[in-house]
Amino acid sequence: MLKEKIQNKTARFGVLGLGYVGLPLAVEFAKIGLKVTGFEVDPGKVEQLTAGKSYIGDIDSEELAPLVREGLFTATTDFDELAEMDIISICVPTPLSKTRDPDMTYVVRATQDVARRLRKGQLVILESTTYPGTTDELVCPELEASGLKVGEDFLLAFSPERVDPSNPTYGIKNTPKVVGGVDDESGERAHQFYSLAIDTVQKVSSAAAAEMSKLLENTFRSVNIGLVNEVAIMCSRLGIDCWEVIDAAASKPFGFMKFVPGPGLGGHCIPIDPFYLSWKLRTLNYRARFIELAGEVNSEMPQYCVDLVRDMLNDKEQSLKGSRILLLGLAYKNDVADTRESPAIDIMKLLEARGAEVVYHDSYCDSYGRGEDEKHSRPLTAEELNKADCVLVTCKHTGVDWDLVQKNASSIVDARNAFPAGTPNVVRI
Ligand code: SAJ
Repeated sequence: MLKEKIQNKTARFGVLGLGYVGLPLAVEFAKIGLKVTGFEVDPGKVEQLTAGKSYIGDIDSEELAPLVREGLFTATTDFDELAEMDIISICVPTPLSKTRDPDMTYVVRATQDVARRLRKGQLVILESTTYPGTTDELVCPELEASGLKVGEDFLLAFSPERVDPSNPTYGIKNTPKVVGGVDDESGERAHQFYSLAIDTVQKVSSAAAAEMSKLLENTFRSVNIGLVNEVAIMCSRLGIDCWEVIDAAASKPFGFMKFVPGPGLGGHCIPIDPFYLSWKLRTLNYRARFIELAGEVNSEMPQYCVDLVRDMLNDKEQSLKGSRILLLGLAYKNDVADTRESPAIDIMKLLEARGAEVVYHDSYCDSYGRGEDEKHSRPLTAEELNKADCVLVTCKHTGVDWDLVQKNASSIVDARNAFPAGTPNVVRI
């Protein structure tokens, strides 16, 4: 039954959670003619989407609006409509708690929402990045609490999202997708379904293998970024320019992959996902040392940048206290508007804790914070630059007038390779 519905594209697709993962996924399947329903707890988002307006950078409203008009994509807060779906993908956040343990609240709530409407013949797919075992040990029992049995009544798989925000080359359709079922039929059906809209779908033998593959991907990034951040610190002590060294190493056409140092690790994936893996292994009495060490090095980078600012001011016989520091970039990485886990925010707090006045310019982030702590992006003008005792480059956004910065800033700490080696008044990390 489900196999035929997928084959003739009459299957109804439901996406639970319409964020930077869920909305692009929903749109991709609506674009091939499937009737897709997006489920959101936020009525404001549903209202915007119903008006054909996208709030996700990677989805243009011009692309979304026709799909809404033609009834191919609808958004709703009515979770009872989940019962009408044939396939349901769960795309909700998996953050860390205050004690840096996995916070599964969103996944459990979403799974319970599905379980209350679960019916025979449905395929449920978890997309949220999580520790190996989540789909089998947490999601499956919640769904079977409905009285239905996995494999007999419904199917269940895991397929990690691989969205790289603002990546101009790779989107949902042309990014290979990994799928793994809690049983073979679940894996087969998930593979068949995703293959409708995604060019390459790789099936692995289990949901846990699919969960683990995603954590390997992001741990690989976190560990290599940690390595290159430590190389930057070592080069600084050696009086060597690390950017030159990295570029030279990157000339190796095999066996090397270029990563660059920065002000720290931001975003809602790389600083977080590896700790899902180390947490799971701790429950099995194993210490994931690379993950923990990379976490230590990466989380020290904001302080390292603050120390460079402090030293630059010190050379001018100025203290951090009472100085005005201009951050160029508040986002967590170049050319995105997202400030979640942004190292620039950590740097702002560290500087303010030492009595510095901190202002920022970021064309992607008009304002940050709330109430009396709210800050607005300052205009990037000669006057603003002249007023700063030190400028700290925390993002290398496209379109910034670096000549204007260099000509008007008395001291610059460059954490993003915005200036070439040897630029006057510039210290690079
Ligand atoms: N960063 C460095 N040096 C580097 C690369 C990144 O300092 O060489 C920093 C960035 O500035 C940023 C952080 O690391 O603060 C994370 O950057 P990122 O691009 O690795 O992370 P995300 O969260 O934007 O997206 C990543 C995806 N990125 C890439 O593959 C390039 C991908 O790993 C995942 O699909 C996604 O996280 C996710 O959802 O897991």
